[in-house]
Amino acid sequence: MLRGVTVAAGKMAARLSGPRAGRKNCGKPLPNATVCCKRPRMTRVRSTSRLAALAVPSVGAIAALAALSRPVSLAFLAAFAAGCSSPAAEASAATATTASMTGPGLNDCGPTSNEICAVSLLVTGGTFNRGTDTANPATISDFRLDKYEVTVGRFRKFVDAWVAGWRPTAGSGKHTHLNSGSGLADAAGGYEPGWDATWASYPGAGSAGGSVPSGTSPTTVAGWTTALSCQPGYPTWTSAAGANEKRPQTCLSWYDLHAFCIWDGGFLPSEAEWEYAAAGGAEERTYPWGNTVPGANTSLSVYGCYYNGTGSCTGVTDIATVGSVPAGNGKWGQSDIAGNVFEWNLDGYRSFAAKCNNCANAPASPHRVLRGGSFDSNASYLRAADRDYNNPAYRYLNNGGRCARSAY
Ligand SMILES: [Ca+2]
Ligand SMILES: [Ca+2]
Repeated sequence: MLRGVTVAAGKMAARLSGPRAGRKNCGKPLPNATVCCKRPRMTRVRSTSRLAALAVPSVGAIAALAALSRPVSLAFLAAFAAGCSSPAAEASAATATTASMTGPGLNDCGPTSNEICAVSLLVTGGTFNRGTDTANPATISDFRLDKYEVTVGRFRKFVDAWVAGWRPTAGSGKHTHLNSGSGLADAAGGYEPGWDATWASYPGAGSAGGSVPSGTSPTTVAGWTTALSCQPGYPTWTSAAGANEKRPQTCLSWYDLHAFCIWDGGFLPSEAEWEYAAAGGAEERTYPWGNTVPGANTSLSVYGCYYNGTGSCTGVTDIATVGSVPAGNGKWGQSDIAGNVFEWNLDGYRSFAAKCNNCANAPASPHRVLRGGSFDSNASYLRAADRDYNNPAYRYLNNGGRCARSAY
């Protein structure tokens, strides 16, 4: 029985080669992988500055999205063109289908297995306090956040595209609906930089302790299989389509997910956007579903190793197919925001930006933000305000994420 077994902080530092190992996996210990660390203390920056006015979303993003031909983006584009702001339109978009997006992990998601796995739901903008702290207000414009974590089936399409030669272009992946195309306001000044050309060899490369992966990006599915097999017994990826296509893709580095979201016509959510969606905006909920503390089961969230019926983690069956717990959906309908897999955010892990009008801590940081807890976390990680992080090149059994998109 491994319950209660931990790895000393010194070993943790050696394992991750970073000054601040991410607060992960501190709930139920896993066979072969028990890593625990202290919650990092962040310096809060207080500000009395007034928030600037909301940026006006640009419709220019429509043309950019329409130019894409990703199979898994077509439902989103169809909904996008239709206006997609009414509940009926959103529901229609969730079940619209074409032959090109039919398949396991593509159009069989949700509790009734009939939703487009890439459906992206409108999050109505507003103002809230990050961390429920009135010293850290943030204003968020309307945006879309995917209903589901990225499935293995969707990621398989991306791997095929990568092997076929697709690569992100420099500067892509920005919130181009903001600030006349410049994107999110960088806390350090200027705007988010988008994809960096020097990262071209990072997706699919080896896990490493710092910002730069080991090795180089694979050009074969077999190479990706090596990268996505980061922990024996737990990877959801299989070398060919198998039983886990509807489970979230795990073992993703920050670079992998960033590249995926660009390929899929979107971008990584900023930390402020992600928390806004998780907290129900100005409602500032403790958890996406409200303030009810989850019990020792999976009625509200996939966490605590409870999913396959026991309170210990034994393998990939502790990870749920996406959208399996609709009772835990957030205010705008997103599933598994809390739990199942941790979700990479765009931001570097830093103190909150003092002024946040569609802001981000752009990734000039040795770490990136991870949010929401996972299948093996305890309940404290599920809180909308909880902040975690790791090195962007790091791969782990509970790291995945979802994409965000322009609203209009
Ligand atoms: Ca279990
Ligand atoms: Ca999650």
